[in-house]
Amino acid sequence: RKLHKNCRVGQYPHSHASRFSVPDDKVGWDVSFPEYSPAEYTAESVLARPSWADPDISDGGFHPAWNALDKACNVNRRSHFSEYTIVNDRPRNPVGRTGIVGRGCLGKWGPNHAADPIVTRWKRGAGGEIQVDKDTNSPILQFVSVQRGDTLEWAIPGGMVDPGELISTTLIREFGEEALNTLELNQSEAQGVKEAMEKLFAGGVEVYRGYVDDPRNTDNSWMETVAVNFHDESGNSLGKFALHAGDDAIGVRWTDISRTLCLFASHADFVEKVAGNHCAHW
Ligand code: RP5
Ligand code: MG
Ligand code: MG
Repeated sequence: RKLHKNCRVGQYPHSHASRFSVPDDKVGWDVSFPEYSPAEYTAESVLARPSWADPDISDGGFHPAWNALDKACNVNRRSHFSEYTIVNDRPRNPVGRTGIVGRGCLGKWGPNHAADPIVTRWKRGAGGEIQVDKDTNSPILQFVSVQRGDTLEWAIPGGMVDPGELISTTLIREFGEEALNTLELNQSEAQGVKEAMEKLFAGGVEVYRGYVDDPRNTDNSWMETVAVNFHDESGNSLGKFALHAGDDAIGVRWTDISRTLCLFASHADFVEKVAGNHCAHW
């Protein structure tokens, strides 16, 4: 079972809360760690109860359906990864200790579901010929990456699944918002982009479903995702549209895929799977 590492070092992102340091051999809950005394941290923005956040666990009106589709609020509280246990009324991170309890800046107790669209094309030369890596002799894939406003790291343009939303809808919506800036297009532009996206997004291949090693994870709240590859084989489908960073993305570009990629959270693992599926350079 893979350990998480992005969520057990240093300060909790955008806070003054320090994580209790969790060494590799103390991540699993089955290992005893009597000194473990993590601080409690839930961001003010979450405690203010925006629509995307759960109430506090102690709220008398909060009766979450753990490990289930919570019909009362249309929130999927089931983990893609494994059933999670409830300890002291709180869901417990199924991968292990993170050095922080509470929700940090995540809205939901337990799994916080996201979706990650990995849009790919072959890297081509001026004459349209597919570029091959000199060392591995394999064709080079590119994917659409965005630069995140919060960490400045490059990432897949993913986002959170809204209550009741189909994952297929989240994938196309987040790609549009972050990589094509659909939130700021006029109606007729938006319609054209939507039609082209719907064609490409009809043929996705799921590459990952499960836990994300996200720096925002805590002992009680964590990110999960479904990552789906949409491949533009001819390069003529999405290539027609100019990429424009939007919403919380501050940059967008086609990025060459290789093992030197350094991406947000565990996104490089998902992209590696895509390269493997296409027998592309890694
Ligand atoms: C990651 O956070 C997921 O893989 C997804 O890319 C992203 C969703 O969060 P926001 O982009 O909405 O912050 O764990
Ligand atoms: Mg988004
Ligand atoms: Mg996002």
